Amino acid sequence: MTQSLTRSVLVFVALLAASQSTIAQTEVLFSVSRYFNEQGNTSYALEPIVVLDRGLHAWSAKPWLALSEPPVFGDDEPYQHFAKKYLAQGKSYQLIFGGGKSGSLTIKQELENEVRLQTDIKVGGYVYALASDAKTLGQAETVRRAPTDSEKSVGLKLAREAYRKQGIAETALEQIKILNLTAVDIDGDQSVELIGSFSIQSVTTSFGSAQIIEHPLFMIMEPKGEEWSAAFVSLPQYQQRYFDYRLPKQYLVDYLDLDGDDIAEIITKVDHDHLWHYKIYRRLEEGWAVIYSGGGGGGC
Ligand SMILES: [Ca+2]
Ligand SMILES: [Ca+2]
Repeated sequence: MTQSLTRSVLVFVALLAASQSTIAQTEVLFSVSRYFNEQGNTSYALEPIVVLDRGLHAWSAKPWLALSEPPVFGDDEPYQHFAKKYLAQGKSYQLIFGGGKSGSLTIKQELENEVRLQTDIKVGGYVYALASDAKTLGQAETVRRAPTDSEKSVGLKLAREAYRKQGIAETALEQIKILNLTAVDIDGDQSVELIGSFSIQSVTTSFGSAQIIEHPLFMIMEPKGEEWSAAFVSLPQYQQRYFDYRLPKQYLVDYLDLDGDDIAEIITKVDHDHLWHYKIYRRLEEGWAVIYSGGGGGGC
């Protein structure tokens, strides 16, 4: 890099830093899940999803929000620094469920992610929750419940349509499994939306032998009057050349308005072959879009 180019880059970085010099706060959003410890007892784990920096621009009263990845679990210095700050024994966080505050949790042991829950919410299986140190998040009224029978029928109908579009055989469409289907209220209009994870199996002949392929589907479904439609569909396509019959599964963690525009963002967990990460979706005019992908961990 030439000196003048280096200087230009430094000036740009300095201007950028000055323009965002009003960092009001750094917050962390965590997932909360149930697991069974080595003794087979029920435990709850806290895992960082995303770091939220927010503040005001020097030239505008409109707040800005930047999303960044937390340090990856390990012994390195960034993680240790993070763990000392956020995983101190006895430190507590707000529990968020259904877009609003629903209790709290406390770190059980220094630098460990096991937590004690103080809530009526039943976390476990496909039911995750969020936690955060942010004071301003989770002000909305909480809405999160199991679907009614008619909402279940809506979910299955839209799942069938999504699978059909991908060319899944009609006979297989009768075997759709609902992994998780949740009624939420993303925009606070007292009318629920549905967030669902589905699965279906098909058999394909691959490299001379029959293989069962599981097709995971994730959908956000919204009502328009009496009619429902799929506002977002994620249906990973099986690609035979990868020899990989396990496609990534995606589940709702929870939803929460992160940027204060009164429309909640949707936070999901993506599981793929012992590795996982999180996604955050925001509703834009043209539809739902991924605004963050990161965090998580795993491996063997
Ligand atoms: Ca709604
Ligand atoms: Ca929002």
